[in-house]
Amino acid sequence: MKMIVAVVQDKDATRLQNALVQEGIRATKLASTGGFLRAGNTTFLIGVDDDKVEDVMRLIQSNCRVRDQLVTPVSPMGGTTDSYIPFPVEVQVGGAAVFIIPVDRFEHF
Ligand code: 2BA
Repeated sequence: MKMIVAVVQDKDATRLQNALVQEGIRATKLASTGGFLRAGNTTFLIGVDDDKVEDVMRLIQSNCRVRDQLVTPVSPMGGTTDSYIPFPVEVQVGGAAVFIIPVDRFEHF
């Protein structure tokens, strides 16, 4: 068994959730915050048998889009703010950051 941890954009979360339910795949959805953008995103915890991992990866891939997002850094990384003039930079976000973790044991009571 594997635990798939997928960080996706909020805009894609409902679509992915619907697709998982439709395929009968159980998941938990958590509200999360990106460390860099400090904006809301959604983290899915999806526990599946090994033979379902690629199916889930396909669902994530087909339901999560890459988007460009403008971000204005709050302050320079670890530096002084004296002469700091913030200007927006564009970053590419998503489609999804996915971790696949082996599960030693799963119990469901
Ligand atoms: P954020 O940390 O808010 O990052 C949003 C986007 O900003 C990232 O998109 C990436 O394009 C850019 N970015 C992040 N850190 C950066 C840095 N130090 N310098 C320059 N650009 C940076 P994604 O890579 O698609 O990540 C989307 C979200 O997925 C992240 O939101 C974070 O919540 C999660 N994530 C991505 N990689 C992760 C990792 N290795 N561990 C934990 N969470 C991760």
